[in-house]
Amino acid sequence: MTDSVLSPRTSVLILVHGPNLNLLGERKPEIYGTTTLLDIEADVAAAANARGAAVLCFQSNHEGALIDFLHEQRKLASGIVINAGAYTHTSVALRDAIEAVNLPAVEVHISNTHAREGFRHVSLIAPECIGQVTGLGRAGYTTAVNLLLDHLQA
Ligand code: CA2
Repeated sequence: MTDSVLSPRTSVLILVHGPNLNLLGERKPEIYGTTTLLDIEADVAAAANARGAAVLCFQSNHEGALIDFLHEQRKLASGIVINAGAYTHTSVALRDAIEAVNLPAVEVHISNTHAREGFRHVSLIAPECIGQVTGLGRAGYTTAVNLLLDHLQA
């Protein structure tokens, strides 16, 4: 077997990013820091690989594309780390997709959404997630991976 072939027992996590997060590191460093999306994807892959899991990354600015990705990966993936961006606060459809794929999900936000505008205090996806990591910046993603793998390996 080559290294690129997953063993049947390898957990595959999906890392999903919503709108505007492709621009991380380019603007608003006072809120989102200077980390790029590529940096975050590398952190998540390293944290998952260290525990024997693999990661598939996806970002889209389109609600339907995020939902399609969750549907397409539902049989391959064991769990979801998701920063849905502004769709967190608005998308019943994304919430329903997380429920529909029936995979454990951890919600991540780089900024502390509870310390910002009132409309960011509500997460429509939170009830479909096993937990939420918010306000820890880049470090929140590795925390989320470890929470998810602890849950999967329990
Ligand atoms: O703090 C987070 O991770 C958020 O999910 C980021 C979303 C925001 O709508 C959520 O309330 C909290 C916004 C992402 C916008 O990303 C930008 C990246 C570069 C420059 C400007 C915005």
